[in-house]
Amino acid sequence: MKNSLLGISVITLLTLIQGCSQKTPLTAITTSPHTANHNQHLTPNSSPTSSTSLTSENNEHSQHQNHQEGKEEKSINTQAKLNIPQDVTPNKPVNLIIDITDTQGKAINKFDKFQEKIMHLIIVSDDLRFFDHVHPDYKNNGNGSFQVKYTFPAGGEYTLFSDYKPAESNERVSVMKTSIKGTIPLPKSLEKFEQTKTLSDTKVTLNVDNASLKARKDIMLKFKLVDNKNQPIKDLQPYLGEKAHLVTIKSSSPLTNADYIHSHGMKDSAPGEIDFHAKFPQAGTYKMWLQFQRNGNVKTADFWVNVK
Ligand SMILES: [Cu+2]
Repeated sequence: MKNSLLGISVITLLTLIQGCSQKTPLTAITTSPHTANHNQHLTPNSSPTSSTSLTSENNEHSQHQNHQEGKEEKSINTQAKLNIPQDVTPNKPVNLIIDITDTQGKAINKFDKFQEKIMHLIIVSDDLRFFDHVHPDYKNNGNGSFQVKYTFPAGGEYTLFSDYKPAESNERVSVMKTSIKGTIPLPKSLEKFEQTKTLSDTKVTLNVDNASLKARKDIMLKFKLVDNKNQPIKDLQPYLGEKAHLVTIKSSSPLTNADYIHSHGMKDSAPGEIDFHAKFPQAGTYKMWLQFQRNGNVKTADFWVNVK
């Protein structure tokens, strides 16, 4: 699609670099080719090359870790700009173009793959009822543009978390917002804080003691997976190079990248179980989407939790 066909870009936000707090977006970042953003001390049992990790824009700990490692040389601050046609209607595919540039607006044109993709794009409605995880394509023509055809399910406000890694720099998350015209569906039911989710052929139970859900504490989240006969699931397939992925977003208005946490299931989880090290940055209400693969299908189980 030609750029001239596109409407105005909606919102541009500075990327807050991994490990830097929101108030200091221009802090230099650490580039460590092997461990960038893989927050090892949150995953004490993993080896340095394991990709079990928890990344958060607002993660003071990775910043500390980076400082300690003394590798703070390379710094790139980037931003993402979403180009979307002006009259998007729900249930009609639309071309989203995401331009990644430095803070001067110069295109970033080289990216590294991580978790098998060059960009991971998480799309949520601002009320966190809707979630999607897609992978825009990168046309390597030097203009830093990513593209994906996307169909918004309903009108409303959406936040897009783009997770990417400029070549030889660290992974970061840039947040974009868009507003889709159309009716916003009313909730069908109140949000349920249930610990078991039943999908078509998999029942997922979050085993966590609610009393232990405290901000800034290292917590182990254990998801138990059983089939329709209550037998532990043993046929999990890797999904994007990991045992499973967990996207956690704090309910906030507006949503920022400080609200976004992406973590990976520990490789040494017990059979029929997926464990995640987690540390919730603040008290609040969070929604978590567990994604895993069985029989070639990606499954998503979502959970609300209250963190005190
Ligand atoms: Cu992805």
